Amino acid sequence: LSVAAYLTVAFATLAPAAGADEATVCPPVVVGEELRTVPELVARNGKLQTTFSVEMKTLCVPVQNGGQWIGTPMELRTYVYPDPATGQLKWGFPGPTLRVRKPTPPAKHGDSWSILLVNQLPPDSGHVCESACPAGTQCPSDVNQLPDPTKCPSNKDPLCCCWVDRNQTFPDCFHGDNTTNLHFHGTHVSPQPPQDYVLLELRPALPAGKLPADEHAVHRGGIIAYGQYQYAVDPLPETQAEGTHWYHPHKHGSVSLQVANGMPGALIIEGPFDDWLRGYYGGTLVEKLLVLQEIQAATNLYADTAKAPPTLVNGQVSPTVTMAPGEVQRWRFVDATMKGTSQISINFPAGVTVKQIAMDGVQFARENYQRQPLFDPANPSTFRISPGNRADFLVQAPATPGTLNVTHEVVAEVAAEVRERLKARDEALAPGAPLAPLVRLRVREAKPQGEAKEEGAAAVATGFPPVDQWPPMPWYLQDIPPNQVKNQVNLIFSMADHTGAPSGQGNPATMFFINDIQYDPDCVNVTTALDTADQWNISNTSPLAHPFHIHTNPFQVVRNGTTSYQAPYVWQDTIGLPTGTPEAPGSVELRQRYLEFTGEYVLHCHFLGHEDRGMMFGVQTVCKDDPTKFGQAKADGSPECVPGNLIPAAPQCPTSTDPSPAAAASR
Ligand SMILES: [Cu+2]
Repeated sequence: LSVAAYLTVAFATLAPAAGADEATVCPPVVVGEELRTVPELVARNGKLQTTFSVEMKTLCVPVQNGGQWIGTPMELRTYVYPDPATGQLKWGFPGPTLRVRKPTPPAKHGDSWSILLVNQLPPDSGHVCESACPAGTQCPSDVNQLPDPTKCPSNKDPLCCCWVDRNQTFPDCFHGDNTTNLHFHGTHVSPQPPQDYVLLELRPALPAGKLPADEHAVHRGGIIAYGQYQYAVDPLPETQAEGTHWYHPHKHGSVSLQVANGMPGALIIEGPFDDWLRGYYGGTLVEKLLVLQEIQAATNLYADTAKAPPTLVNGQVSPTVTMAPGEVQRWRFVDATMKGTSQISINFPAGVTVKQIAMDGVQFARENYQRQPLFDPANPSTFRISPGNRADFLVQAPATPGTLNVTHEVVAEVAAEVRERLKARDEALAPGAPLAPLVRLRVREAKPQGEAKEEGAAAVATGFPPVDQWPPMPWYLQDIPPNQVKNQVNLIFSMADHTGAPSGQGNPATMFFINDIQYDPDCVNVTTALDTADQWNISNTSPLAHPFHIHTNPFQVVRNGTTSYQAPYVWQDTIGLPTGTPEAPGSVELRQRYLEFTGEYVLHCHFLGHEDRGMMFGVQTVCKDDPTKFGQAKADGSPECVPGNLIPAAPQCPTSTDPSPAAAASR
């Protein structure tokens, strides 16, 4: 289907249909249905081409109410896209899986993809902070008339929301709800337009004949577009780690809302490691993609919308995966969420053998396949995952038929009230059980051989690859040696109120900082040089395990809190920071190198409400020999830092000279 033809179809469906305002009746929620396969868009002849039209649709979301699960209609932003098989339009959560391939050497170029992003949403507030207060709230201007914010989590004073409004400064607030863009999380591609470009503001289309009357300065280097924008990612380089990645909207100020609406989808990049693994199992290895989401219609801090929504898997409540006795499957988890209630431990039950094979879409080195360093050593069947993380496992079913629960438990610090709701939610999922099932693993009866033959049943994958057959890491995933580290980058994630006092969960006066400052789109906070490596020392002085995420290049985790890892280190692109206090911060040590791509991108907290509210930094990778320049992205993968191809780098943001966040907030 050509883009033009598709647009005709899309616009045709937008015409108001008869009975359009009839109330949506949702079908009953069936808990424990077989895990569904998310629709896929697959690259053909080296290219994946599609259109994502962002629209408001009424979608049915499972919501727990007492012991009941009720399909509840919600108005949600969603990608409407054509199904390549039928040409029919589809939408819903999660978004469609994009499946592409990286090059297999000696080939230099893998698949490319292009997505025409069309914004069909109604107009929004643009560059104005949304109020956290219900309409009609009269906030006193005298701060002394505001309630004590530390008491707000319990006393629910209606003026508590005024603290949010008072302490927020544009652009570090919820704003521009219907402005969007795209981020390809986990990809090693150019951050420049029109590739993994998150500084875009794609606003709703203007009415016909109306010109953009935008009085706001286009932020330096940032593109403001109306109605549609063509994303086009160059052919993947060999240095792209194959694996389980994902995509989601990343427009500062509305990231959390649009992710909570369920827009993200998986982006699976295949390559030689997958070929090897499938070959090992003789083509019998079954793969399951499990996209974790929590769907909310609003993220307004004072909107009472599903404060403890269920963690859905492919849009389902506790779906079932059916396996043959002793069968091994590859499970790809994507934590496609935005807040603490999906910072969870996944607990595999006794009888199920699990081996992690990749983290954040990067394959494990042989030593880590053997050591399994990311399972809790005290509880080796427990795996912790944060919003933004992906994890791939080989899962072996027990030999005996029956159903086992893969359970989950929220590990993040959450407000007491949310904890209560979570308890009720878990009780509704599994009455009397200590932990609620995330996924049910059903081991079917082994069929008698004759019957299997009659059905033409395929052989199933069994056993695990022996360690000595595990493939070596490719050259670009070799460890970053300490003697190659050029600079130390030091970051402190903190939460504090307007006086600079450390502030906690549920306190409406809380502001979110990195190095005592908030995100400023007009400059960058960290400048790195192409073809060099840095050590990143990241501390956390707050009681929340903010998931640190950086775009464009993965990092190696050398130390996480009190756990120092052995080389070779695991590659990740998102890591929950250990919690701490200003006196005793939690911290991690990471190493990162910057290959091939120059330009401007970001690092941020993947509790996306914190990101929208300022816990983000601008980052750029500049030319090694000229830190004032970067190069224009080159589709053929040739070096960017060459004469005639240079563009000015971004200015450096001022650093905080007064360490008090109060001073930072007033800057
Ligand atoms: Cu955070």
